[in-house]
Amino acid sequence: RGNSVKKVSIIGVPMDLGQTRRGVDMGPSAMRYAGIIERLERLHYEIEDLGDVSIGKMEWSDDEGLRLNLRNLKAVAKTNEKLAEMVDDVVQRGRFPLVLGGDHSIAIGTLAGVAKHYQNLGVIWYDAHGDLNTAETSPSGNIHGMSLAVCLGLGHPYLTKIGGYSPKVKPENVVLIGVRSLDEGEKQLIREKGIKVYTMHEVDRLGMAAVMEETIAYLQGRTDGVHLSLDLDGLDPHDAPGVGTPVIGGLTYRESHLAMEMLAEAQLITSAEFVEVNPILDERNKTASVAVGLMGSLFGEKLV
Ligand code: NNH
Ligand code: MN
Ligand code: MN
Ligand code: MN
Repeated sequence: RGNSVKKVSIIGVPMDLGQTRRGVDMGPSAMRYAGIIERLERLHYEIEDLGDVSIGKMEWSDDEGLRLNLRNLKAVAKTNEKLAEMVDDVVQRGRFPLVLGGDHSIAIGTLAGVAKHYQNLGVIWYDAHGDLNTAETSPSGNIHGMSLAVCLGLGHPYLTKIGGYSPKVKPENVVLIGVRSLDEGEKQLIREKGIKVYTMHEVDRLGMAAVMEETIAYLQGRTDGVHLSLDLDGLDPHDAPGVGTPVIGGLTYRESHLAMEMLAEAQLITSAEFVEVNPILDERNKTASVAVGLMGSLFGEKLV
């Protein structure tokens, strides 16, 4: 299973409506420019680039969304519906969906498209944040901070019902890695649902190798597929400066490569997305290049 699928379909989602810093809509171009297609072709994958999902228009008078503390609700929902259909079709055709963001609200659509093909989909959420807010707990109203909660079935039905079913994943099939910034409501939800979390504290104490060994063993035993949702702000801002909400004290470039290499070796991952690359805030496309390097490792690139 997993990365043994040698056919990869790339989907760009130039979406920035799930948060308030413009520029993350250029993430897919930046990662294509950093050479993702050539990189995977060199590893003998058959690549199909499906281009970009068209984005729902930002509704300046999105009064309902703002009243509900769900900024750009309709546009985000519409975009994710389209993304879900595309991803569903890719999985249906026996190919590996590789989704390029865009802000992290796009995980809603990716998972809606993927999860219907599995009884017990696992999710690795590699992120400084939990993205476990709901409109009730969110301090910002930004949907990118709610996407994991939505996939657990919590949130506005416009979002949770995308793809026509809910929930997409069970809380016991989720592992968070790299967490160092949680809002109060998110902490409560993690405790309530018993979600497995490796914060920076655990990464520092155990080391990344042990964290990944544990994560892989845990998910291998209970899931029939695993989606990797990698938010570049999971990395330290020193290594990945081009993100909208950088948080000091993050995962290093080296730890992140080790994590991807271990996932490749375990052949665990059946779909992936790389999100929150913001070229406007970046230094010479560094973050997109780091993202593409991590994809290389995830797909089995070796040093020797
Ligand atoms: N927790 C904050 C919020 O919900 C920040 C979320 N920002 C992210 N998440 N980049 O990955 O608004
Ligand atoms: Mn299907
Ligand atoms: Mn995120
Ligand atoms: Mn984040």
